[in-house]
Amino acid sequence: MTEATKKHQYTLIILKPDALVKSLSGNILTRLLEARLRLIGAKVVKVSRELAEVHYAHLKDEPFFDDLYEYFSGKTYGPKYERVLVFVSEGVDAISKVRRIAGATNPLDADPITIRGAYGRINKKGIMENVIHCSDSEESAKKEIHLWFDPDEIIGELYPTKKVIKENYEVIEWA
Ligand code: IDP
Ligand code: MG
Repeated sequence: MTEATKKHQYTLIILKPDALVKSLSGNILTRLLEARLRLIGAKVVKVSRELAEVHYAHLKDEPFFDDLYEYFSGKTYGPKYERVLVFVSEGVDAISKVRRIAGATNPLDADPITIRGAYGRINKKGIMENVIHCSDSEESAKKEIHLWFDPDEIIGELYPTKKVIKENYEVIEWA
């Protein structure tokens, strides 16, 4: 890729429950940040079935979706691990950079120096437990960032926003 075709991009990154079970979050963040990717959004999320079905809409009708949800939600590992870490990062060629650091979808095909190659596995149900999710195109990054984050949870103005006045709207605040 030439200098001229390099592009500033945003991407959504999820550290899946197996990353948390294996205490890999620090290691993975180090690899990403060393590649000059900046974090502009971060949170811990308990993944509902509804959220998983939208995020993995392209796999929702696969026979393995129930098992994929068990894994992605962390239910496989018990209540202590029913969570994922979700990040928005930005940087030059952020999407392909993170995909390269993550490695191939199937951990058996992934280069051992990548995150999935080093730490992924196929579980007993045949699900690829591959530690990390990362957007695969600008279009999916946009969709995924809209799905996982509200505009005020991200530093910077990535996409158009609108102001909405809501009445009879219940929120939970610190008591
Ligand atoms: P990606 O995560 O590399 O973008 P996708 O095809 O979008 O790959 O699949 C999403 C996730 O679903 C994968 O990361 C993997 O955990 C799981 N997965 C996808 N295809 C299969 C399959 O054929 N068998 C088992 N697990 C799969
Ligand atoms: Mg994908």
